[in-house]
Amino acid sequence: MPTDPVTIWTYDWVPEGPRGFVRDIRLRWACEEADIPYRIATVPFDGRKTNHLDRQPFGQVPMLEDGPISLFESGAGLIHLGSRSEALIPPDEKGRAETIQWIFAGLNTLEMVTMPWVVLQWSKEDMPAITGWLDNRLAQMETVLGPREWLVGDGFTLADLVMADVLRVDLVRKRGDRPASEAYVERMIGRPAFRKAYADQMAHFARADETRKENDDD
Ligand SMILES: N[C@@H](CCC(=O)N[C@@H](CS)C(=O)NCC(=O)O)C(=O)O
Repeated sequence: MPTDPVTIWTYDWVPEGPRGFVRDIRLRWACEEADIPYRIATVPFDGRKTNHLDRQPFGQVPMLEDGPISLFESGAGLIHLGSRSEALIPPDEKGRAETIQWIFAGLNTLEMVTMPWVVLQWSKEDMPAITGWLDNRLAQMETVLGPREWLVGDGFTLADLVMADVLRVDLVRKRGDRPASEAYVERMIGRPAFRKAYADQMAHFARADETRKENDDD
C-alpha cells in the first residue's frame, strides 16, 4: 500500500455558517478512519468562482491529490481512498458493490433533495413539492435504518460516512421524528475519526480567522 500522504484541498477560510460541514471533512474523515496520511492544501475562498477552475471546474472544494491523480467531487475522492483501505470499502465483491451503491444513494438520491431543501429554508421560501420530496426520502431512509446498524455488512464503510454526512446537517436532522436516523447519525458522528476530522476542520478555519485579522490590522 502506498504510504505517501495524499493532499486534501479545501478553502483557506469560510464564514462561520458552513464550518464543520465543508465537504473536505468527508476526505479527512475517511483518511482518519483508514490511517491514510494526508496534508491539507488550500485555495482562496475569495475569488473562488474562478481562481481554481483548473483543479475544480465548478470552483468548489474539496479536491484530492494522490501522486499523479487529481480528483474533484468528494464521492470520487472517497472511492479513490477506498481503494487504499479495507476499512473504507470491504474487499469482497458484494461488499464493494453495495458500498458504492450506497455512496450514490447518499450523494444522489438523498443529497439531491436535502441540499435544495436546505437552501430554500435559508431563503425562507416554501416549495411544497421539494418539502414533500424530502420528507418521502427521509421516511424511506428511516425504514432502511430501523433494523440495521450499518448500511453494508456488519461494519463501518464509506456508505455510512456519506449517508451520515448528508443526514447530519442540522436542519435535516430536525426534520420530523426519525429515531433510527437520529441514532444512526449520533453513532457515526461519535466515531473518533469523525470527531478528529471535525475538530481539525474547525481549527483550520479558526486559524484562518486569525490570519485574516492580522492582515486587516496591517
Ligand atoms: N458535488 C460536490 C459538491 C461540492 C460543494 O458543494 N462544495 C462546497 C463546499 S462544501 C463549495 O465549494 N461551495 C462553493 C460554491 O459552490 O461556490 C462534491 O461532493 O464535491
